[in-house]
Amino acid sequence: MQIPPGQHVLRNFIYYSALKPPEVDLSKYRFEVSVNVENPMSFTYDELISMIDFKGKINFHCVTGWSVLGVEMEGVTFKKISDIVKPNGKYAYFISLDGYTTVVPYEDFVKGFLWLRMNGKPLSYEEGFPARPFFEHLYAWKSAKWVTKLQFLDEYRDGYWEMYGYHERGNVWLEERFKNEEAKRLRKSPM
Ligand SMILES: Nc1nc2c(c(=O)[nH]1)N[C@H]1C(S)=C(S)[C@@H](COP(=O)(O)O)O[C@H]1N2
Ligand SMILES: [Mo]
Repeated sequence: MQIPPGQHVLRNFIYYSALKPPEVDLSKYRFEVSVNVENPMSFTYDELISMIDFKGKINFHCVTGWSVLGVEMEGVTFKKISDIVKPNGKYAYFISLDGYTTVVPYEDFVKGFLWLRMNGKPLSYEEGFPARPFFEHLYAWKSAKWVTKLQFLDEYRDGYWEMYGYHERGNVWLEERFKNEEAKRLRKSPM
């Protein structure tokens, strides 16, 4: 199996939460997709579970250099969600219950999925229950835990780590860790 440049393999995840972990009330939880779309939608957790159309062994890469390989993930493809909401715009922007945000270019967004289940079980709270986006070819900071909103942007906007110099896209094979050398020098870590 090929490992992206600059990564080493770990057996287990290292949990990260840059902000205070949020309270999650599943009865109130919605995954809302209503900005810059033709058909605004607000999905409950049960609706998302009933829409699962992806299951596979996926590799997870944190930009700080560790990777976890072969995680069994299940979720709803963003292709399927896009077919329902019919988005406009050049970027997908994710907002989490804790206020964490991140941004993904549209071409990369459609390759990903909304991750709901891991190794046959719902995501645990620490892993971002109820849901988080996932993109195997992008660093894991693009996987916003406890995600609750997906918006589409006409103009690029920084999310949480992008504000501290991390890359607009974050492709793991191209080692898009930082926006530029200046950003790398000034980086805020750890993440
Ligand atoms: N809400 C939220 N999502 C987040 C983060 C965070 O701090 N807050 N950290 C990101 C980073 S840098 C990584 S590597 C992964 C870590 O996922 P894990 O805690 O399941 O290992 O979550 C990403 N999503
Ligand atoms: Mo990370």
